Amino acid sequence: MPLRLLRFALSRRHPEPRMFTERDKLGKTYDVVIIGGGGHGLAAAYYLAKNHGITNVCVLEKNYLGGGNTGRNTTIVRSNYLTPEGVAFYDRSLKLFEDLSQDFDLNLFYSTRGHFTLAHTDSAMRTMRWRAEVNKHLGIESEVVGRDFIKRMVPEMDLECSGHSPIQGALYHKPGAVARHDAVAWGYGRGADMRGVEIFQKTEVTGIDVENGKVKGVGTSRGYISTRKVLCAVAGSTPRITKMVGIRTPIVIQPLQACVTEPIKPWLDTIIVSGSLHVYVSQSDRGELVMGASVDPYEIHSTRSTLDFTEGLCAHMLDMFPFLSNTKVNRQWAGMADMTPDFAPIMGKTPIEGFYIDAGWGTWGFKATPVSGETMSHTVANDVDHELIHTFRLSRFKELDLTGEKGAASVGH
Ligand code: FAD
Ligand code: PYC
Repeated sequence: MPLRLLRFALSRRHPEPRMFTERDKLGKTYDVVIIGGGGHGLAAAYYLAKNHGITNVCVLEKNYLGGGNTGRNTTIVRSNYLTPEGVAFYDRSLKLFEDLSQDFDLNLFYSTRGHFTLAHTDSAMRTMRWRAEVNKHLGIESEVVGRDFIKRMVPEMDLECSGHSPIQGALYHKPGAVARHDAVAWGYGRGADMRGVEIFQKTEVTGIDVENGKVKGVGTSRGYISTRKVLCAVAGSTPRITKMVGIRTPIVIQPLQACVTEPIKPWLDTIIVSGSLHVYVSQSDRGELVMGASVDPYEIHSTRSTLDFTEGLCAHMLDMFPFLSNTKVNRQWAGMADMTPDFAPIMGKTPIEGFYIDAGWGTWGFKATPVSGETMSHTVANDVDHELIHTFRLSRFKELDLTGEKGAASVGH
């Protein structure tokens, strides 16, 4: 063990600064209460303080910071979406991501890798062309590439996929990246804390007080808080919180599973997604293959893992990469994905005055952490939806004006 680490472990002074202040006493009143200490809740707190000077804010987290989907995701960041509104929104997030390590003075291990969405069918090729055109029109680096290009970039791949589902081409998105997910939550948490935001872990919201259609306060496992503004950023727990204020959304909760292999020699420096084979993979800096698939095909509010998932995923991985047949899966886990019918989030004001929603992040919300924080803080501070999130308003479902991002979801669902 290095001497420095040993000295640190034995020291009573803990000379390294803590990420954020542990507080034991909840205040009686706050200007804004944020429910959920995942990346989104913490990013909103950070930008409320940094961009709007609103610091009388608390973030309430029922478990520990980043322990929800933020710490369970496979960290893919990209902006190759299908709708012009989606592309503009996620592109803003990528721009924020690029400067975030410097902004936080914390290394997020943001690593641009390039991102392939493989097409195995004519209809998938059509969707890739459509996405490439929308992307290019908005200045995003995406292009349809053929088999030769894929073979050159990933020579280890069997383009015939063991004869099951030959690859015809792909959408190649050069800015596709990965980042250290917990560090994103910690960076936002530390930045918010440094600016005066109070963060409480092990503090559960148990009720929301609404009078005459307006938010009055929040009940928690540590007592009551008076407030006129509440931001709900709880991903897989959204239906429980919206029920507290009597709002209905079309969100359903489906588990999304992932797994990693033992570390192996580096061979994959890009991100590969196959919609048809329902599998995606990247290689971490430690050498593990980080892999995932579609959501489980049923609604259940649970983070249990299944053997079904691992078997299905490994079979499809071997279709593409037969040489991995002796590689061991080390760990698997699941998160609760808050899925919407159009694969787009639900953001902004709601029919309850002072109750704001940041949800419907399903399988796609990690990459949106910075932009959701930026736009939701604007929305809460000014009580007006930020222009970038108009397309994601809750009322779109009643208006039958859906956003239509299914074709840009990571894997087929
Ligand atoms: P969370 O991180 O889940 O935070 C919500 C927090 O609210 C939780 O910590 C929870 O404990 C807390 N909470 C809930 N109820 C209460 C309460 N009553 N009181 C107080 N606190 C409460 N997205 C991508 O862009 N790229 C990917 O590669 C990707 N891969 C994924 C892989 C997997 C396996 C999973 C599960 C998701 C993936 N996602 C991905 C989606 C992404 O992880 C989520 O959309 C995103 O992390 C949501 O962040 P959040 O802050 O909204 O939610
Ligand atoms: O949104 O890119 C994505 C993604 C990949 C895996 C899960 N979500």
